[in-house]
Amino acid sequence: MKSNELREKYLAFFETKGCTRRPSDVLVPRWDPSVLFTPAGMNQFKDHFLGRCKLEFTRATTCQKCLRTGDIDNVGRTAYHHTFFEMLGNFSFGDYFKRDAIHWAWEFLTDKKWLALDPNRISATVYLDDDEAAGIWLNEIKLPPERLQRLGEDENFWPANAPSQGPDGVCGPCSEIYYQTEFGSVEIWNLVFTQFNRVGDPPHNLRPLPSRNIDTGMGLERTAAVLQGVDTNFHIDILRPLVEASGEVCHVRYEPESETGRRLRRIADHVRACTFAIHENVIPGPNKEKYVIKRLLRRAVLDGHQMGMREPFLHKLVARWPN
Ligand code: ALA
Repeated sequence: MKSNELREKYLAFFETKGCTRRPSDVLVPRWDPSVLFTPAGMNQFKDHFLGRCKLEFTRATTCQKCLRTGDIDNVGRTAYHHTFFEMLGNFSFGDYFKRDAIHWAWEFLTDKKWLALDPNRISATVYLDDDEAAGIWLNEIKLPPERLQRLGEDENFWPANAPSQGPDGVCGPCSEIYYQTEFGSVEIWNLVFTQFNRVGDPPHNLRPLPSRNIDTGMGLERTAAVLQGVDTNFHIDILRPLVEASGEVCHVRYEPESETGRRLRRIADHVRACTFAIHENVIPGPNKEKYVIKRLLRRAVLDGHQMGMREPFLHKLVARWPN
């Protein structure tokens, strides 16, 4: 299944569940001083979760362009890390909660009409004391107990470690869904049960929100890699051509296992991130998001330099992103 088809199927599936399809938010949310770049689909709905704005809908679905730099050193080296990526999401603002979120995730993944993935290769995790989510997985979905794990706040809270370390703001326990491929186990979907507002340090810092909410994030590139049977996100239909085009403009052949292969994947990732940021008028500069983009550009240019490039080349890749 092509990435474009996956994106459309996801949004269409959640429309059948009553979710309103909303556009991606911008990549640089200037109204939100707590982040430089949009890190997740839920970012545009923070006020909805806090009950601070008038709701025109209580269920939504989006495909959000995101940029995160926390894993920057892994980009190009690992199969599943990016700076820029697309996150598929479904959201409930005081409407459906754990039961529907889990059942619908299972239906979308396994139903023949949708992704038709093998149910025997799916496993899940829940937060340590989340008996409700565990019960839904075990008793209703009938996930075998050996494929359900209970993990702590570093894995099964979103944001990770929010109760003990912050940041303040909306958060909740989560349930992650993994798929076993021939290359290993891939985390493809995070279901967050957004029911708290964190204020200050523990103890007693998790205040129940006015309503219980759902925030989910499915990695478009990761899920496409699973569906397309490829060993890394960089080999899916919308990324491999860009990696190979990077090789073309740098006059080297793309050999996945080599140092050159890692450099070309990094260039492809960083040029995507920079293109989307510059499109929103973030030009490389000395501070904040401008500095992040300057660093990404610099790293991509350095990779090219180390492969012998002495002329500007990144701009040639902007038009090479396949549709
Ligand atoms: N907001 C959640 C995440 O980014 C879904 O994983």
